[in-house]
Amino acid sequence: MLCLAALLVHCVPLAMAQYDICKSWVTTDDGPSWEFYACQPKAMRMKDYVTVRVDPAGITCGDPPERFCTHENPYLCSDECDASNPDLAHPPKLMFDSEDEGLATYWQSVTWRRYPEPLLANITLSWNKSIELTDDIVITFEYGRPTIMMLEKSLDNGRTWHPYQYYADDCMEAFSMPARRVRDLSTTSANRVLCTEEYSRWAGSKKEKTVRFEVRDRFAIFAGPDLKNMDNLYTRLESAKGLKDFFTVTDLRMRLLRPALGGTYVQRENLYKYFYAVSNIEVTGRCKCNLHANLCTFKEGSLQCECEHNTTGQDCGKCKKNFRSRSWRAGSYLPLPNGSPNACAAAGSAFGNCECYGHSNRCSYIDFLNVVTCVSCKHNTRGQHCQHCRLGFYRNSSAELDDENVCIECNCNQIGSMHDRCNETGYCECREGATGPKCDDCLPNYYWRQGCFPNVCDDELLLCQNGGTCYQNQRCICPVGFKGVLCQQSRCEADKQDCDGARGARGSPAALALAVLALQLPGWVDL
Ligand SMILES: *[C@@H]1O[C@H](CO)[C@@H](O)[C@H](O)[C@H]1NC(C)=O
Ligand SMILES: *[C@@H]1O[C@H](CO)[C@@H](O)[C@H](O)[C@H]1NC(C)=O
Ligand SMILES: *[C@@H]1O[C@H](CO)[C@@H](O)[C@H](O)[C@H]1NC(C)=O
Ligand SMILES: *[C@@H]1O[C@H](CO)[C@@H](O)[C@H](O)[C@H]1NC(C)=O
Ligand SMILES: *[C@@H]1O[C@H](CO)[C@@H](O)[C@H](O)[C@H]1NC(C)=O
Ligand SMILES: [Ca+2]
Repeated sequence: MLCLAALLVHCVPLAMAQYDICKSWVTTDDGPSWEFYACQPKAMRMKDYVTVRVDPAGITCGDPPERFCTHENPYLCSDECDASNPDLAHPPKLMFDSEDEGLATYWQSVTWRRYPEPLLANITLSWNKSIELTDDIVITFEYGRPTIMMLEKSLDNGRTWHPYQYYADDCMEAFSMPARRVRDLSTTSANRVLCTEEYSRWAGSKKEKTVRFEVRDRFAIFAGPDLKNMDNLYTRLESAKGLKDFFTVTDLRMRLLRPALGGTYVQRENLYKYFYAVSNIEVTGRCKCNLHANLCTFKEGSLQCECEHNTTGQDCGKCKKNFRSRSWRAGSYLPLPNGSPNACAAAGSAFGNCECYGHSNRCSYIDFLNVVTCVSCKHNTRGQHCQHCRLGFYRNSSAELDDENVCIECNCNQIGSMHDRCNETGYCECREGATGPKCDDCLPNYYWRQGCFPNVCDDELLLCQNGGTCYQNQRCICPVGFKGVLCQQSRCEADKQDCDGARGARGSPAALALAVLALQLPGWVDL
């Protein structure tokens, strides 16, 4: 009975028996055959499959054992947290247990004894699987909700994080954001990240315990207050850019930034009543299977879609081998009510015999050549069957012909190479003096300066004369009185007047000093 009630509360608008089968055996005029539909797994209690991590180390209470008080009873600090005693310990797993006995079990942090240093904790939930949220995330705090916290999400297994929602009793003060309510969002702002004050004000620790991330209120913007018009929601999910991704996560992180204060200022004389205690984190969602599976199972420690439509991968994100005659596509909720399966097709099955190795969805018949050819080859391929690489790309020898990575950009150095094409192993054709696979190096006896140029001077054959020094193989820096490419020419021979001036000055200490200075300052003589 309890279970049924829970089902009704949680799943009615979400299960809706829509998109729940992937295929059915139907009889048509041409005989029986399979018919395929867009399909998705049922929503599940995702806390049953989560891995949790609490940071920083030592934030969980009980090591060493510690007494704490509550806001209701601030001077009766008789409660104790002791990690070594199972009855008094509060480990992270208690945020995800089922509390069958009806007694709240919870993770608890150390107290704020280090005040005014902030009491910070991160609770990170990871699924190693993309999940589409279908209902509110509900976090239950015992002994009061944080006055400041933040929810973050990741879509790439924790590599990058994005803010999801801000929570504070004063949004302006905590985050310099105006307070908003999800209920006030509109169709164009349904995926806005906002700061809410609804879940952070003090209302007594027993009275208001939950902090929500409101998925339903956001769905309701499209589906109406009772989520009756799911068709409209599904249409929007399909068409509105970024909307589907907004509700998709692989990881969630609660950043607890300031604990409950009991409705007043921090009382320094009793810091034992400030801490975090989380008894439950409810996350309801379904595996993201790109509308190619209606089952998702827990295997080898991770959730995995049971892919249909000849797709494969953790999220059914690609076509099975030998089913890549056109490129993979996600199924679509549209057209209503059954959607489009966008199934992968076996090589040779889709358009007569035109194989496109999954790089094109279209073939066209060229009348005067009497051939069928792939149209708009993707992934930098070209050719009748998209079997060649576009100019400026070369074949990836470790990828099969139907791999998205089959063509690699040549990346020829624009200055060092003749053109942007390369040979089958990625070597570019170099201009004179340039070398290296991409022509971005110079041959010996050449120097790089926006291209390769033959050395003007060096330490072996092209020595600077008369005490000149070779500057970066580009030119000789000549002492006063000499000029020419290798300083081989005395200024006397070249220019009588110059010579006279130089002769007059020669030998004087000032001129010597200048000459030495010139040697030390490349370019100075050039001026
Ligand atoms: C919590 O995670 C954020 C990144 O999301 C990080 O900047 C911060 O240092 C973490 N805080 C703690 C207490 O580990
Ligand atoms: C994540 O899931 C993938 C695919 O199921 C699996 O190969 C990988 O080992 C998992 N990683 C972790 C850290 O569990
Ligand atoms: C997938 O391939 C099998 C053959 O292995 C075929 O019987 C089935 O109809 C295909 N399904 C789809 C959706 O194309
Ligand atoms: C070549 O293809 C393999 C297999 O898909 C891929 O892992 C690799 O990154 C590709 N190499 C390059 C340079 O793109
Ligand atoms: C590509 O060019 C490089 C350098 O000229 C050469 O070593 C290599 O053998 C060439 N590869 C092919 C397949 O021709
Ligand atoms: Ca619990």
